[in-house]
Amino acid sequence: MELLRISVATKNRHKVEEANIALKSFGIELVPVDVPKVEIQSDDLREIAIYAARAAYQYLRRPVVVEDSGLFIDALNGFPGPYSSYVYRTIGVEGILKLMRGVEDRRARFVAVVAFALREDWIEVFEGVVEGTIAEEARGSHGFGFDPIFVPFGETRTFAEMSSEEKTRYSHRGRAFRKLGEWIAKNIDKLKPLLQT
Ligand code: ITT
Repeated sequence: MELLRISVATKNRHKVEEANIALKSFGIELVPVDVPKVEIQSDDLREIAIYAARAAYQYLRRPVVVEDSGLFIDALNGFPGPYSSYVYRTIGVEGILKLMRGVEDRRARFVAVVAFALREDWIEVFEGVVEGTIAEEARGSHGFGFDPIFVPFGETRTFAEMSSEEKTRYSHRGRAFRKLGEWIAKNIDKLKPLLQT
């Protein structure tokens, strides 16, 4: 099977690795490209991802994928959500654990929104969610970001205690990118002329 290569605008190499694990069986490989990041401030990941995908398309003038994700904690009314990247860089994992000290309701979810810009006026959106809980302490050294404190439902280990392959089986990112893969596979005849560069 001939590999279909598609650009992805991200600086996060973990995202690329996990996305490519999810897309492998569809014969698709994402290739990271350097695009100036346009990230609007919004409470809505979809809005952020769609805007960024359109801006990346306008810059590259070819089809491009963008993924925006975040951790939403119930007891914190969805915080850090769309601000996850900033919160990770500022208060980090330990900051979140501190906010959650003594909190009984530890439910949380990771959400990933994949926006695929095929043209300036054609953007397809795919969403993936994984439900879980915030651990009492950080565990594991794999992955990135909030992986050491997120335990998906049905597991006792955090994402950081799993290999990338195992994490991607459950993860928000795995789910969103498998949806993208399915959609591309279903529409490949229509997409081929746009994707050949
Ligand atoms: P790009 O914008 O360059 O793609 P980024 O890491 O800044 O990279 P986001 O703006 O989408 O990406 O921020 C998402 C943040 O949410 C990320 O920095 C992590 O802190 C957190 N996050 C998202 N998915 C995660 C995952 O699978 N595991 C751990 N943390 C995750």
